[in-house]
Amino acid sequence: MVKWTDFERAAIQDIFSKIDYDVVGPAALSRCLVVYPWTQRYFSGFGNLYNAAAIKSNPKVAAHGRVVLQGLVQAVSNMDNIKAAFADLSVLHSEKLHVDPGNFKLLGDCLTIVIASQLGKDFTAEVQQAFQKFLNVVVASLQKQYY
Ligand code: HEG
Repeated sequence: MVKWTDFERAAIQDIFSKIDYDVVGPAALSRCLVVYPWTQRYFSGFGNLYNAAAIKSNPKVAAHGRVVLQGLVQAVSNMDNIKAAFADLSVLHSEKLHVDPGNFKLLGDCLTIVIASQLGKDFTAEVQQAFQKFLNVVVASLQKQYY
């Protein structure tokens, strides 16, 4: 059971109240697909991922980026039980999508970069610490049903 300080809870809530979901989700996913090209293999049905420009303007990538962010909003709403909230999602990524579990951290790193650039000076080291802890729990929860 993860324990959150009042500061960590407030920082996570604050981040998700400030960011533009329609920008952050698509930007983080497209960044992940560009920076770590092997992650593209799961999105073969998404059409043109030929280069960075194609990835950034691909409407399916943008739509899926928003889906991922909605997943994170679920985690924010279930901060005290993220593992349970993500149990089905973990099974899906493991057994159906066969996503290499190491990729969750890569997407998390891209999320951090995009959110840092959106929040600017508000993304202090203390806020980053809270966000990193949140991402660690999200990643561990998505990895939980792997064997
Ligand atoms: Mg995943 C589907 C969330 C990382 C590949 N992902 C989904 C869905 C959600 C989600 C909510 C929709 C599930 C459904 O339809 O029931 N994904 C999610 C989160 C994170 C993550 C919160 C990590 C922060 N996903 C992730 C990574 C990859 C991946 C790293 C691959 C590199 N996800 C993936 C694919 C699908 C989903 C291929 C199905 C997409 C589709 O066919 O539309």
